[in-house]
Amino acid sequence: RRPPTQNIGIIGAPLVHGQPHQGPGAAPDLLRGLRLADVLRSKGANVKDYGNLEFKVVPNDFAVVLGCYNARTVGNANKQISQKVAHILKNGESVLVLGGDHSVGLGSVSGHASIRENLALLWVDAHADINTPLTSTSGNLHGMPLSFLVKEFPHLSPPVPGLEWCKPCVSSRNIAYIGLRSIDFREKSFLRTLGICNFTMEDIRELGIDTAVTNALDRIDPEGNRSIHLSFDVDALDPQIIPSTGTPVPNGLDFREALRIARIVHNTRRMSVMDVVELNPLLSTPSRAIKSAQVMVEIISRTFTGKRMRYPSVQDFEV
Ligand code: HAR
Ligand code: MN
Ligand code: MN
Ligand code: MN
Repeated sequence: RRPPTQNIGIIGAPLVHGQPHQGPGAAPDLLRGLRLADVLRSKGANVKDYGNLEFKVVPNDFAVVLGCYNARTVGNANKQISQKVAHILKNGESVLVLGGDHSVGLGSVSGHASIRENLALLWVDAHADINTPLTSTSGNLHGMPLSFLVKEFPHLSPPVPGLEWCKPCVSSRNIAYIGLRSIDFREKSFLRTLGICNFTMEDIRELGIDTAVTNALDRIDPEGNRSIHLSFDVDALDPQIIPSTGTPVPNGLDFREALRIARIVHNTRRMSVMDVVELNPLLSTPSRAIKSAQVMVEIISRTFTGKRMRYPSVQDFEV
């Protein structure tokens, strides 16, 4: 019996104000240029590309008292992202959000949560992204989205201008990390206090990727009935495979491990939203940027369809 045709809606969310570089804004169009939609179609999916959202930059947007940059710009943009994700889910499509930096997780997860209650969130990343404006040492909102999304967050932050609309919508019990290897001191204590499931690179080396991902999904979706949100930060992968990202950290996931994540998440048949964030085509060299993006096209298409590409072959991505 053939599974029903998969409907996928693609949104470009070229938001860059959650971190200091311009490059992540170019990622959606680079992925499109590599025929991402056609690759998904060739594997049997029904794809609609909703194009890029357009974001307004708020002038003098410097919430310095709060310790975060561009709060209103990032907040307003994420409200748009949230509404778009909700709209596409209501159309009966799964959603692929192409960032942009990881602050787009604010809107993407909020939009998902507004349509599906009790979602389970798998955060694949080298970083924990759970600082508050008060604990962040960088002031970059891409390092903070989870602090606004977690329901049980222990730390009261002052309201952030631009983010008033964003209500905590995911329980800490339903969040798991894969690939962590750069966690700030204060973030570590949040993870411990909240008991958030996390498989660091060290854990993955010890247990293997299959055990890590399977256990993570069991923890955050024990009945196997939740809508799954996969927030995939490309810096989870090793910088040798994805050099084109703003905050690379050595000893990351290899390509095979990333494809195992894709496989295991696909097999749940319950992933509704996938974010692909932090790809910065303006870092490293142009040819390495294209390779980085090609790696992500393969990971994305396998996550949604479970099918591997015929051409180019997997070996083309091996480093
Ligand atoms: N933890 C650091 C901070 O809060 C760096 C995190 C940002 N890097 C990312 N996020 N790419 O995944 O600034
Ligand atoms: Mn991230
Ligand atoms: Mn990261
Ligand atoms: Mn399949």
